Amino acid sequence: MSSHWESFYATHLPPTDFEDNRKLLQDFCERHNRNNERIVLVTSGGTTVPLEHNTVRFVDNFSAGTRGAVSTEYFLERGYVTIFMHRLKSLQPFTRHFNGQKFMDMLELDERGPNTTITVKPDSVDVLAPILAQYKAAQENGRILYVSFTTVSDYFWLLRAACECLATFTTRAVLYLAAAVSDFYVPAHELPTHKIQSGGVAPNIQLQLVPKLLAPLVSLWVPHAFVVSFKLETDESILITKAREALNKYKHKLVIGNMLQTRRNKVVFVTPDNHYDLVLTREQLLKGMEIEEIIVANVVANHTDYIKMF
Ligand code: PAZ
Repeated sequence: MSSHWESFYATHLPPTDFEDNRKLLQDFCERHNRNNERIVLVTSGGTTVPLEHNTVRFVDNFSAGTRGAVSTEYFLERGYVTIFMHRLKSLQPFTRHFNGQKFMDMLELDERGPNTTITVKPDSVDVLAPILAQYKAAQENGRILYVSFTTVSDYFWLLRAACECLATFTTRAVLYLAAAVSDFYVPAHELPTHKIQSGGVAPNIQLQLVPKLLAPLVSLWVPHAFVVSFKLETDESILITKAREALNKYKHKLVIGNMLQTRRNKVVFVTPDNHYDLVLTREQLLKGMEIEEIIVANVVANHTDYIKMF
């Protein structure tokens, strides 16, 4: 009898761009594995759950992909080559600094002479220059690969393909699973083909449990990698218990717990032996410091200790 996750793959087709992404992952990993580098797979943003095959409506969640996008910059800074596996149109490293009107406000338009000119305002150069330098270094040296998903099923296919490529890095690979993956879905064979009509009675949509991919990921796909999962809760009294339950069940290395309301300034690191908080003070927040800087520093330190054990 096949397991829950195996039947998921057997009953859900890969996304149309799957083979292209698989090739990109293989080439990227082969190139960097030759150089004995450390690598991190960052998953980021939320998955959707379609309610129709020709999808007009879907279930979604709150995640904008901030954690993943910000962490990616800090992993690159610490010398890790990075696969940024993100929800299409969610926040991305580097460009996140210029989202919305922020970028427009950095520019100056001069239409007075014969040629219109656009320049970066002097006080914005200091902001733009270091970000641009980091972006160029990552891009031009091929140290970051962007692959995207939308639905929970796309996420499943992409994650397994990434793991197949990462396995050869053994202990040098970190999996940093920050995406908010749906816990419930409607299986493909139960989806209507066309848009659900609103004329008749209200639809009764039955959701089922999504299989937990951490199980095959840790035990079969990347058994030697340093696997970090995230746990989000809204009730603080169960956060550490739930994180510890996940560690006991899947036997990976670290769970980073966070609360919906305080996730920008506080997380808890839960390891098999202990747990400790990482907190940004009000002053640090006001200075523009990001909690991902200390999260990534701590993950890297834990990963370094892990590598030394072999
Ligand atoms: O994307 P974001 O920065 O708004 O939120 C990050 C987060 C809360 C989704 C992430 O830190 C996290 O906890 N991910 C796992 C969620 C879960 O499945 O419990």
